[in-house]
Amino acid sequence: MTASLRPHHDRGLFRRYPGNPILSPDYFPEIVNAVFNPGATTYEGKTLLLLRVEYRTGLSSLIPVVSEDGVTGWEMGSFAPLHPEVDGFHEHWGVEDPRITKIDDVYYVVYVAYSAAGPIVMLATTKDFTKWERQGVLMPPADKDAALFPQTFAGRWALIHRPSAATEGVGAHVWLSFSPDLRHWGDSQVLLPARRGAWWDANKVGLGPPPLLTRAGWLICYHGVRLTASGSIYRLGLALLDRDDPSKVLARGDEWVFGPQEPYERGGDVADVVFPCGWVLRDDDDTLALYYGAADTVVCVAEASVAKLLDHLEMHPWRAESVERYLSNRPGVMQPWRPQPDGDR
Ligand code: BMA
Repeated sequence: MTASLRPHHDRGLFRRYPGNPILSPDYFPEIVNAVFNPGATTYEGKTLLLLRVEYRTGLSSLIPVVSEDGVTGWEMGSFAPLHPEVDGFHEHWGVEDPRITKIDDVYYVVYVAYSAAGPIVMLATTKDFTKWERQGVLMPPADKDAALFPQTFAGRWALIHRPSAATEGVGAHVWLSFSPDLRHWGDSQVLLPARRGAWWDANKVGLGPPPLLTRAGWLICYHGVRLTASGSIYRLGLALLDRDDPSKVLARGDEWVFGPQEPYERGGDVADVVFPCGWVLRDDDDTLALYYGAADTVVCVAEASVAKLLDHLEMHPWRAESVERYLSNRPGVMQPWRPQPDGDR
């Protein structure tokens, strides 16, 4: 008997909003080059996006907009943009890719500043997106893709971030660092290493939106970058961290769960990029709206069920604690890369 092959529609875990893109450069009163990679949160019952707006200079600012339904009718209101302090060193070439964590009535916005020495991680706080307070540098260059957890662990803040190694060929991994005061960071450790070889998340990974607390632990969405003959493909994968000790990876999916597919994701300033910096849990406590930049040009949204994302991780796990067994029982299988005590050369 032969199985017949028929085309089928990949429904996937995330459902794109049919009206994507929800925001593009055309929406702006002034001429801008691109609107992408927004941070997301809720503000006074509305969905707030902190957009990365890239002007025709090439430099970006962060601009807040709100919407009642999180999809249509975006307004700039009387919010204040966070424009880069271009005369200074830290934000010399713009501010980019914000991740927003709300704690009590304060929004902690961790963003990438394009400093004169490369990308750094900075923090600004606000209560109303009208007055901003810069809190300074969290991580020196080269570092990006960072967000705070919405709680402390044994009295310490925790930051996920992605330093880039100066050494060629060792990969750029997702790290976790701790701080007693949001200023002094340490106890740094690799949290999610980039895999190697043919994997979709080989060599370069980075955090997407801030960690989301679920019944099973902290849900993580991260991007993996696959380098191909015609450029890079940015896709998304999932992982789960222990609720009380976020340095423990409980699960990490082997397969990517969302990738460039639609024309607005496959073409733009940078082709084949989906890049989320925020997600918002809707009122039903299960629907997660993922806000992402598509092709470094426009803003899109896709929805998923948190329960289904967790089911997916359960059914497609790469469990940290079973790595030894996984490797020894299945010789020949591409090995997930793990840090070696004596380096990885
Ligand atoms: C990353 C960041 C993002 C960008 C992505 C794809 O390194 O710089 O801002 O969306 O590359 O170009």
